[in-house]
Amino acid sequence: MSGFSFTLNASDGRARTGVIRTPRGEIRTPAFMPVGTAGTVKAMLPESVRATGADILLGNTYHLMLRPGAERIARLGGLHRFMNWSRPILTDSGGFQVMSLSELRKLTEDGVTFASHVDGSRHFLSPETSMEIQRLLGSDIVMAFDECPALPATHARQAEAMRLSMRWAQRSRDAFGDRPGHALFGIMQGGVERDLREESAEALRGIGFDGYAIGGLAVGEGQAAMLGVLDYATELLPAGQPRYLMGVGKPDDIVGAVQRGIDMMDCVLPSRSGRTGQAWTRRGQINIKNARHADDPRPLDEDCTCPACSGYSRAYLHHVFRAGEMISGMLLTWHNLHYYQQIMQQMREAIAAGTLDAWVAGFHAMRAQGDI
Ligand code: PRF
Ligand code: ZN
Repeated sequence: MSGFSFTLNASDGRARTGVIRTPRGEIRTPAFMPVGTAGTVKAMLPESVRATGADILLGNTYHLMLRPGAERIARLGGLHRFMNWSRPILTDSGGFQVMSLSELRKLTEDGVTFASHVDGSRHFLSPETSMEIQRLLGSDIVMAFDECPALPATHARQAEAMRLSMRWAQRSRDAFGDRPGHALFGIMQGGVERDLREESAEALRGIGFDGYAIGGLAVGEGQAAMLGVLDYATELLPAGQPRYLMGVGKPDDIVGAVQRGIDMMDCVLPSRSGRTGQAWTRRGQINIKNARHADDPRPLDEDCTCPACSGYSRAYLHHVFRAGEMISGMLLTWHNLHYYQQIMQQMREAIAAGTLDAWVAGFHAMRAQGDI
């Protein structure tokens, strides 16, 4: 499709590195997409998010349709202008958030009716309405409308949800139409069932998308089961197009996914855990609330170049968290996003150099030492 392309530059084992080109800028892959659910990556200015190394943000159909409304955002010039982020935005299609956030959901072949978690008002989402909302938002990468069942679920239940998602994928494709410069990604479902993953991949390839997401993982199955699915699932998708693992994850999940051929990921973890006093570093997780930091003059990580680590001690970060000061969430979110983007950059370089296995061994060795 014109204006949107994916170029693979190198691979190392099953891992790949490349560039997605869009009219709003390039996305270096493997890419981590910070989550800007409601038109903001919480506690961060857009230019600060960019400074951490992000090439693309994720936005949510579900939240933005409810508040402030997709038509309003369109009237105000689209989501990029509204939130002051001019680079690419990928929007999720809404069904997954309906299932996790709203009440009084009613699912039919046509779509899903639900009550807003904000004010209880009634709404309807379908492949057609989701494509229209994502068009109004001005999303660069639009996600097909799907259903993601909670795990554990029976094979029959997972089959039913996957087949509905594939019919919705076709309707999403038809409703999206031809929009030069904008991409539509299909979403594979099928839980942890290999036969269903194969059937889903075949259906999506038959429809044809600009990229392919793997949905239905990181929903309670555990890391071993998730990586077990990725052991075969990425190979079921076309090699020449981006593969996006939705809603993942912790740093070691991300590394495992990249090793298995994933090109894009998103997760609220670095931003959300920043606001609850959790920092992610090379040596694992740090809980800044812990009393052991109260007198510690060292930064979170001596080798980190982020503003939190360049200018502030653990003792200060501990104090502002305890005092409920807003700078606490700002600094920890910045550090976490910086750390995530640093992992991605290092993996891109290691894949290009053919040294990913050694990099991964170092990554695990450093974490095994723990925070010292
Ligand atoms: N589908 C959609 N969005 C998602 C998921 C999914 O399966 C997941 C699962 N981890 C996160 N976000 N549309
Ligand atoms: Zn830092």
